[in-house]
Amino acid sequence: MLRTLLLGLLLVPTVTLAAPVAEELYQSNCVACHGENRLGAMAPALLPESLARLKKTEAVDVISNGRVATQMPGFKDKLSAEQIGQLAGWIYQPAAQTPAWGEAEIRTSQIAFDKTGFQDKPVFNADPMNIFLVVEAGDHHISVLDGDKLEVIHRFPTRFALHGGPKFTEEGRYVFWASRDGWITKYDLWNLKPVAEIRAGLNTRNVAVSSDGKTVMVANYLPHTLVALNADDLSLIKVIPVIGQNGKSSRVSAVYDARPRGSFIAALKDIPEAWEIVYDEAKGGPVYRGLVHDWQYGEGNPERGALPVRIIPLDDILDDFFFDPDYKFIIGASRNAQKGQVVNLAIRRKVGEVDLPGLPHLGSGITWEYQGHTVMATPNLKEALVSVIDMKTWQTVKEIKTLGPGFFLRSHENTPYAWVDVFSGPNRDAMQVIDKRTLELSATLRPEPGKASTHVEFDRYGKYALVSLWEMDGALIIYDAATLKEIKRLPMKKPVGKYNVWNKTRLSSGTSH
Ligand code: DHE
Repeated sequence: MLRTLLLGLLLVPTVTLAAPVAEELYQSNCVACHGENRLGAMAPALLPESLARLKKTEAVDVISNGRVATQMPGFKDKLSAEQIGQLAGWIYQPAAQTPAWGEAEIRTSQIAFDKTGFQDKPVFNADPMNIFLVVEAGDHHISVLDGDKLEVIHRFPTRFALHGGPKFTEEGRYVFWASRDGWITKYDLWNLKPVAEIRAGLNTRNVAVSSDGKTVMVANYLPHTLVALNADDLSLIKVIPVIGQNGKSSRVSAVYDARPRGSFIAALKDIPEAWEIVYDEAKGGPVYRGLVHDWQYGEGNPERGALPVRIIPLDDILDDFFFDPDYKFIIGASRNAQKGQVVNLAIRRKVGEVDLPGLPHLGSGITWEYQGHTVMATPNLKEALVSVIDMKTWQTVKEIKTLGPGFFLRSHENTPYAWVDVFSGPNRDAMQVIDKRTLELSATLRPEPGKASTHVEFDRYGKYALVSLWEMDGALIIYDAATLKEIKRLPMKKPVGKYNVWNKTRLSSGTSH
């Protein structure tokens, strides 16, 4: 086995010469599941963008031995180590032609599920506003949890590799989520069944839902587009090509709903602009033609005038941001800069800077009141600290040293504590608890020594803190949020994020929205 892997590894650099051979191998062994042109079908896409998180050595291992809890078989008895090495190398090469995923492909992919027998009330006996969705990355499932009884009431398979926060409609009935491969799903939480699906991109970052519940906006890395869908059935409204004022196109890092402004705000990864896509001009003010490209305005589209883009020019790329509680500012970070930018959305320009030394994970920050001021706090992916920043002066109030760089900080209005993981580093089994009143660390928990724990979410009342034990044979570990004592464990397959309907729809200051 080790020999096979090593041989595979040695062969990876030679693949450019072997590309036609690898392509033939792909056609005879992989195309049925991974699709023509590696775009994905019943199995995920195999494009460099889709494989960004998988090391080539891991790809060799997966092709040789298969992937646990999926239908991917091992090929080591069918293909030689040399062939596996060639295949593994080839899939990391860009496609000969830039793959197209435009209006026609999106429309063709739309799926409507049968809604016969759907009821207009929950089919389960639990508070529908205190439901959690738990994404289990280990075997690509979602568990639906009763937030009062802390019991799983339903579990179902999802598309491969969901990522980012699912977005709920106001009354908590419908929820939308995205897979990294661009599949968008609309799910009816009251009936515990899917309503519609569509593939909006080939490599997708996240989705946002408008506060009026009518529009879903999808942020894509591949192709460089924003895609607007009807929230009703996920049918396509329009594809917005993301091309900046300098004529350069850009990946979209993320898109979020800015509810008081009646718009979506998108962070762009390759050009120094943020975009505001307006769905309600009565709230955010009119968008004047002439300031925007025709396609950004909506010219030539049956929905002409719908979803025009207002450009926010920036000095530096902003590939992640955070709203202030009133949605007047965005506080953003760039992967290459030590300082974050504060942008006033009304006047559409930078008005200040903040210290964000180690880049936060998107949507990781929260706010609370500290000594009469609103502060925002976020962990940093590259530094072992939580930055606490005053939202009026934009000064750093404190950098709280932690045991390692972290992904998520979470709290709730009804608890004095904020919980942070230290997921990237040797102490990844620890969860640290910060006292929001003193900005001091008040506890370090090790839910399962030696095993990674991450992502906390609270129930609607802030009574319980739910932690993910991020292992294939992992668990959801539930703590009493006041005593910090473990209450129970629910076995799960590599649980990642969990999302409480109430906290997400009521914009709890302790979580992302
Ligand atoms: Fe995430 C949210 C981007 C790696 C788990 N992550 C998000 C969001 C973005 C993002 C844009 C916000 C979506 C939203 O709320 O709509 N994530 C990125 C990255 O750029 C990064 C660093 C690299 C990448 O691979 O894309 C990254 N993220 C990860 C992981 O490695 C995690 C831990 C495991 C995984 O499944 O990929 C991870 N990200 C999450 C989770 C959320 C998330 C659980 C939702 C948090 C929430 O509470 O809303």
